Amino acid sequence: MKAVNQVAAADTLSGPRVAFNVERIREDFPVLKQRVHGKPLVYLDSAATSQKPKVVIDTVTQYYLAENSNIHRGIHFLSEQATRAFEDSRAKVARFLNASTAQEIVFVRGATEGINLVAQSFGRMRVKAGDEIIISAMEHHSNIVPWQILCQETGAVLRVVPINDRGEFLVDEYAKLLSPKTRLVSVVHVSNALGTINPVKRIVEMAHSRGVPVLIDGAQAAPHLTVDVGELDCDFYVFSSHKLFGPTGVGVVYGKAHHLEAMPPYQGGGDMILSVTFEKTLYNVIPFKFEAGTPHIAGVIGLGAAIDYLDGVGLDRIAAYESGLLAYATEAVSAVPGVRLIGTAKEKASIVTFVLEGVHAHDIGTILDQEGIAIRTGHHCAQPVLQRFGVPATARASLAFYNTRGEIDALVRGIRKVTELFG
Ligand code: C6P
Repeated sequence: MKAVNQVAAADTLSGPRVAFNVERIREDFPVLKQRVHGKPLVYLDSAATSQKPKVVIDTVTQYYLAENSNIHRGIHFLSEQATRAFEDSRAKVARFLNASTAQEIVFVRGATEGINLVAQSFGRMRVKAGDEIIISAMEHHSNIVPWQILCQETGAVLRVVPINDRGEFLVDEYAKLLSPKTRLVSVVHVSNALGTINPVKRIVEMAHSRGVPVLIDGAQAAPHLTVDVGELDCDFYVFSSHKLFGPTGVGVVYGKAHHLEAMPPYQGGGDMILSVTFEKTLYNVIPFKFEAGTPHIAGVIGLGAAIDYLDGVGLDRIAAYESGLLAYATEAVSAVPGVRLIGTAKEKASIVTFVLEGVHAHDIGTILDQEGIAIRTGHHCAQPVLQRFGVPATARASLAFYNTRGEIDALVRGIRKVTELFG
């Protein structure tokens, strides 16, 4: 096995554009240079949060150094500058998702808040007692609990599409669940616990053929796949900036303009109003109607920088590189005696989840940490998926385009060490 971070031919991907040189990419991520417990850091926890390129860090720093001001409020120079940068980011996100207009982009705190916004605003408006909401068995808690709350409040019922032993969404079962009672479908694009890429275009088509709107939780898809909401024709798409190499505390809700227009506000306060008297408040136009209070201005501007950075690298090249890395990691990890992969779907992105016979996942995580290797262990905020596979916890290595085959080799050496220690 080659040493960690050593460049291998396979880590350099040639294509019609400039070659994808992972060592060059890694130079952009200062955090990756450090050592942990005396070993080079091997960061395999990007599904929890991704690392930030220097340009994002610099953009946020620059904002606080020279541009800090509130937006949409002042007529002074700094406020106008900050407002322009904030709205530029909205336009970048709209382009990134291929939304038809920047008005369809609402900034929130993260994917979780985005789903809660849709559940509490669109959901309450649409759902009543006896109606049904469809989710899948592989959802993150953030795409389960907001719908459970809505069901408790309205008397609606949550229906769950089962998955097979590979962790794939069962389209036939979904077809059976869709009924005149279905008022909403909300499914994950890429599962955080399994890595499964769901057939979301088909899911949307099937729902739309019955007039049912669809929300897609893109928290794990946006960093790895090209997302085109125009082509998917989904009604809502949510993701978090911090998984897309941007700052924490920022999320995005894409919503079709006609839905956003019809929806009541989610929160009340500054910036979401046109005028207020004690008798009556007139709400602002979209998307501002959903952006009450001072937003995370620096974070939103940082997200814009992250999108520019990704555009520069090329999402198609990132996807091609990651797909090779995932295949390499899947083969290498599954070859370790005692390893069982959880999530073996044909279509997968960037996640290798496994259990090791006779060893608790937390012990795997602790021993790997001593080797400088960061993975996530536990239920990954997706407890029903683990119940489906009959395991209390798993170990999850999640990849990004700054990871190398050398790091996968280090992971495999680490897992072998765990098996040796546990006999
Ligand atoms: N999953 C993970 O380690 P927030 O926390 O709001 O940025 O994202 C929530 C969320 C929603 N949907 C999916 C599919 C997700 O994976 C996540 C976050 C992280 O898997 C942290 S629990």
